[in-house]
Amino acid sequence: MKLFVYHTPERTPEDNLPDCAVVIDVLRATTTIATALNSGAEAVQAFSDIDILMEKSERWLPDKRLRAGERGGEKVPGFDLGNSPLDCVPQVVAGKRLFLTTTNGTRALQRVSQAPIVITAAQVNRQVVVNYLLDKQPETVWLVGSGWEGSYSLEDTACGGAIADLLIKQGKMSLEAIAGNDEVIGAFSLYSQWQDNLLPLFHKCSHGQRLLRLNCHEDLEYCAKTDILDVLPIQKEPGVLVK
Ligand code: 3SL
Repeated sequence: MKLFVYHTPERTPEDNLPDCAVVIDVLRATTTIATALNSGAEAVQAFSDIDILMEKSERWLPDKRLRAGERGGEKVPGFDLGNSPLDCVPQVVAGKRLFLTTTNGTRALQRVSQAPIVITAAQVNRQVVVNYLLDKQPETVWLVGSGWEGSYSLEDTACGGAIADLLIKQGKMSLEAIAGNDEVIGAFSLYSQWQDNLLPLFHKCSHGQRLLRLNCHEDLEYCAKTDILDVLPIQKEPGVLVK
């Protein structure tokens, strides 16, 4: 297995695809997706475009759908939910399809939606993602960070490093053997330095600061928790993730 880290959708190659793409948006889209599916949502359908989301969700039974998402971190006006994972409790999401649009995470999903296997990862479900990769042994794995509007986001790269770290430990591999590009070594080093202090790291990074300005302190605390959810979001058709 060879791992490749790409910090943003824009820096992800366009001329080929991996055997497995792992989309990461720790703050907060992939944490929200994992939490919603863990709470019994039927599926999460991701859209980068609000108008297309409205058109597709309109065809769904109103009591079986929730429109969720953010722009600039704030709930889209008129939607049922924003993009806080803490809102995705069973009483709200069980049995429903979440039609989700976010600024960056849904764009990252779209970028690799044609890969044969697409899964999503966050700190909360890192162990399950690693178990899946060790079990399936895809030859090439891309860890695709969502970033923020084209620029690098520290928390996504740290999560890429957290995945590499656990793969190395549990798969008994060396960093040199598993690293397909230098970004993997950078991500591994970042995680090694901050693994016991992820919340302070999230408080320092630019998107963490943006969310703190929006009073999302509890979201940051939750997104920093590691290996707490036993759920693997996997794409069943382009843009639709199920458990
Ligand atoms: O950009 C995204 O996809 C979101 O996760 C950003 S936010 O954390 O909801 O602001």
